[in-house]
Amino acid sequence: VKLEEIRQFAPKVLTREQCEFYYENGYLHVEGLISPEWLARLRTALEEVVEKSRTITKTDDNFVLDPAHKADAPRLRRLSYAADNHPGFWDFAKNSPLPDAVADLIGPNIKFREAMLNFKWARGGDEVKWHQDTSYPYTNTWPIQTLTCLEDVGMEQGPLMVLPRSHKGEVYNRYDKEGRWVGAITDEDLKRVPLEKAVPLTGPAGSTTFLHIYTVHGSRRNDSPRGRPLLLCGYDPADAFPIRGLPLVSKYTGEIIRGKETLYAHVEGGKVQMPPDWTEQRYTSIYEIQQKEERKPGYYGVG
Ligand SMILES: O=C(O)CCC(=O)C(=O)O
Repeated sequence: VKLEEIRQFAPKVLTREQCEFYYENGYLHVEGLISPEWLARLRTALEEVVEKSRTITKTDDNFVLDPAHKADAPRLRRLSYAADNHPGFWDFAKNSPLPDAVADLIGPNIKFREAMLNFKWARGGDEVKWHQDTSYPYTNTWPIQTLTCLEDVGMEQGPLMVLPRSHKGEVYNRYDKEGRWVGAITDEDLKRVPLEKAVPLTGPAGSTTFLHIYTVHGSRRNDSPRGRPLLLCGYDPADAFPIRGLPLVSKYTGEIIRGKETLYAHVEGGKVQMPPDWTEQRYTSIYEIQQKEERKPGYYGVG
């Protein structure tokens, strides 16, 4: 099996124990992987994109605005294409120790999927309801999400919460009774999810979470006076191919970041609910869908 193949490579930046923790629990939270220099560069890039958002008045493919966003007081939910918007984010996604750690976890050949910023702004930054990242199923279950805190995150900021070992369990329903993709695990299915076992991942700026795409996760609203900007960089093993299109396709999506390309898909058995076909539906963001601001038959959203 794939895990046995991955274990043959000696990890370069993580320890063997950290890798095993990830395989067992479906997540890994690491402090100190990102240097203060990288963090400073990411924060500069963050300031620059927030500055740019002042000229934006309506949510577009790139800037997902909080309804209260104004030129003189920006409030953002998400920047959907962080790497395309600022070379600092792309440089980080490609050249920092982050993809080295990803290669330690999912094998030496990896390609870039996406990079986005979830802002969770101060005083009202949105909740992200419980979900798995099955809005983009693949031929196998090795694609990974990474989430790096650009500021210190305590309980009041609405940290990412994960349910350990849930990547080994069920893939939950994300459609409502009318057949609309709701971007979150349905209330009915949620009754079967042992959420009392969920773990909040607080930590200092620069800490990173590695998340298996089937791990149940979410985060609460941020009512505190401090924002919780989080940089998400997603990667796929070179041998994982999306079977239903991807919600967010950047100009860098599919670019090999470490190792080499392959023409052969690694295919695993199993059952996964199909999201709507993203090549036919416009994607906005998880926030619009989960908050019911925008929900149409077959319409989607989470990532
Ligand atoms: O921002 C968060 O806390 C959760 C992020 C997430 O799960 C997503 O954007 O899909």
